[in-house]
Parts: sequence; structure tokens; C-alpha cells
Amino acid sequence: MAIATTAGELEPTRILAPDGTVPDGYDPPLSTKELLDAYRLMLFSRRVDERAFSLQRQGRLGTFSPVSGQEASVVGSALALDPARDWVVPQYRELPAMLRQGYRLELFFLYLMGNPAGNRMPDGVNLLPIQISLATQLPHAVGLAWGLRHQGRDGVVCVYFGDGGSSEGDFHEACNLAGVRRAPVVFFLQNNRWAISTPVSKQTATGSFAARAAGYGFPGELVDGNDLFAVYEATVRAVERARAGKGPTLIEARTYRMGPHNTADDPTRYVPPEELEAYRAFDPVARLRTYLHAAGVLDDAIEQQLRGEIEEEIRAALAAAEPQAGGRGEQLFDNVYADPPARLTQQRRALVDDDA
Ligand SMILES: Cc1ncc(C[n+]2csc(CCOP(=O)(O)OP(=O)(O)O)c2C)c(N)n1
Ligand SMILES: [Mg+2]
Repeated sequence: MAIATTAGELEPTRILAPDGTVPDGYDPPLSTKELLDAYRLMLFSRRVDERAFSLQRQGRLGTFSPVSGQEASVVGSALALDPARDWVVPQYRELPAMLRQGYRLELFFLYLMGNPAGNRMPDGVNLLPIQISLATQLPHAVGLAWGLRHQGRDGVVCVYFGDGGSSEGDFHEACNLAGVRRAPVVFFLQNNRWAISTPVSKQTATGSFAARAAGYGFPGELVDGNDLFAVYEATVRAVERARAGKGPTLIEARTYRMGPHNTADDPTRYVPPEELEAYRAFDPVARLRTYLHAAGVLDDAIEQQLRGEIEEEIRAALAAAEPQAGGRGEQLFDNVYADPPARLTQQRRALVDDDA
């Protein structure tokens, strides 16, 4: 386990090597069914990325941020949570973690089609809405975690954010409060080496995000974010620690954004092509696939079957969402005030009259 206590580049913990092999005698702490479920979710996410991209180009979906390259990081961490009592607080690139908590693809499509109903989490699903305002979800997550403790519940909150988001002041406020209060929270930082076009080298002078945890009085762990097993095991440790009342952990999952920032971005203008090419060898989906084939858990027939099921699920979600596409401008005013000020009521009326 690499505990980062000092600044500087540290080697991330790794179990599943890029060539799909594991250390001699290593037995993953996941059953065959859990392994296949994890792989299916990663494959599902990759396929949603492809479909959502082409649907956006056809004008059927709005702006979308793909997960490609980060599937092991998102799925490995989510698997360490118990959806019945633990919470996920996402940024905007964590669809598979949201699905595992009980969110539905149909709702995600609705959200991307401009219907705010898609970002309303179903009752009983332990999940906060997608957050675009960077790092604002971090203090929310700490408040949620601290609140769970006050209510005598044993839930843990896993909050996701990026290398870019970690430069916001909210990061400091959230970590400090969580450390002082020993809030049961896992700060899951996905270092995908880019914040739109800002490289990670411009985000920190130290080379390590995990090292920052020392300043808040809790452990920081650096893991290979493209290694499902290393991510899973690190998150299990962090969740156990939080549940035992020992407080937060900061996990830096070192991964790579293989696609554009979102559908409005053209990374060929700033990502060196040789960098993208080099990271292809670290593709987390291919890495797990190679391992599962060698372990006798996956074969071409199962892969074909999974792909067929995934295709059908995506088709059904889209068919369910499309008739409800779009929102009304006045929905901007919903859920802001219990008793809206007169000025806003007037603005709302003016908008409705304009639309009429
Ligand atoms: C407070 C705030 N400032 C700026 C932006 C614009 N913005 C959207 S995404 C992004 C980069 C975020 O990078 P990172 O946190 O590394 O997450 P990633 O997109 O790489 O997953 C920026 C600057 C924003 N959404 N919110
Ligand atoms: Mg980033």
C-alpha cells in the first residue's frame, strides 16, 4: 500500500498489470459473478460513451462527458460501497458508479435531453445529483457524511472529483472539516491528467495529490486508477476506516482521460498524439478482459452475449427517454425557493409569456 505522506512522485499501488497479469498467488477479493458484473458495467459504460457521442452529433442529446479510460477507477471504487447504506456524490464523469447505486440510464438520457427530471435522484437511491460547478460537491459530501454520523447511521460517503476540481478552495474547506470531525467520507480524486486543456503539471507543483491528505490529518493513498483490483482494495480500506469511525481517506486514482473532455471539446488541439497513443496500452477495459480470459471467467461467447444485452438496454433506455425530451425554461425557477421572491415570480411569468 503506498501511503503518500510527503510531496513528490510516488509509484501508485498496482495489482493488475497492464498486460492483464497479477502477482503469483494473487486471488481477487471478488467472486466470479462480481468480476463479471464489474466487467459488464465497464463495458456498458464504454458503449454508452460511444452511443451518447453519436446521439449528440445527431442532435438527440446535449453535452456529454465520456468516462472512457476511467472505467476501472469509477467501477472499482463504486464496488467497494454498499448501495443500501453508502452514498455516492458524483462530479459529472461517474455514470457507472451512479448506475450501481440504483440510478437508471433512462434518467441519464433524460438529463442530457434537457429534462431536469433526469437529475432528480429516485427516492431510496443513495446518490446526490450530477454536479457541474467544480468542487461544490465536496462540502456537500462532508455535510452528508457528518449528518449520517449524527443520525447514528453507519453509511459512508464516496465523493468523486478531478485533478482540476482539487485546485478549488472548496477542496480545502471540505478536507479540513472532514479531518477535524472525522466524517465518514472517502475523497476519491480521479487524476486523469487533464482539466479540459489544462495539464496536470499546471495543477500542482508537488506531483502528488494524495500527499495533501497529511495536511488534513488523514491518510492519502495513490493507486493505479486503471487497475480494477488496486482501486477496489484501496476503496475497501477507506470505507472500512470510515465506517469504524476513524475518519476520511483521500484516494488519488491515477488514470487517463482517453476521450475528449466532453462533446464540445476537440482534444487534438492540445493533447500530444503520442501521449494518447502511449496510454492506449493502459486501457482498463482491455486489461480486465485479458485477465478474465486467462482466469477462465470470460470467453468470446460470454462477451458477445454481454454486448447484445448492453445494446438492448441502451436502446430501451433511449426509447423510454426520447418521448420526454426537452425542458421548459420556467423549470429554471423550480426548487430554488419555497416562497419565491416577487422579482423571480415576475421573471418567471415574463419567460412563460415570451414562450407563449
Ligand atoms: C467552478 C467552476 N469553474 C470552472 C468550470 C469549467 N470547467 C468545467 S470542467 C473543468 C475541468 C475540470 O477538470 P477535472 O476536475 O480534472 O475533471 P475532469 O473533467 O478531468 O474529469 C472546468 C474548468 C466549472 N464547471 N466550474
Ligand atoms: Mg481531470
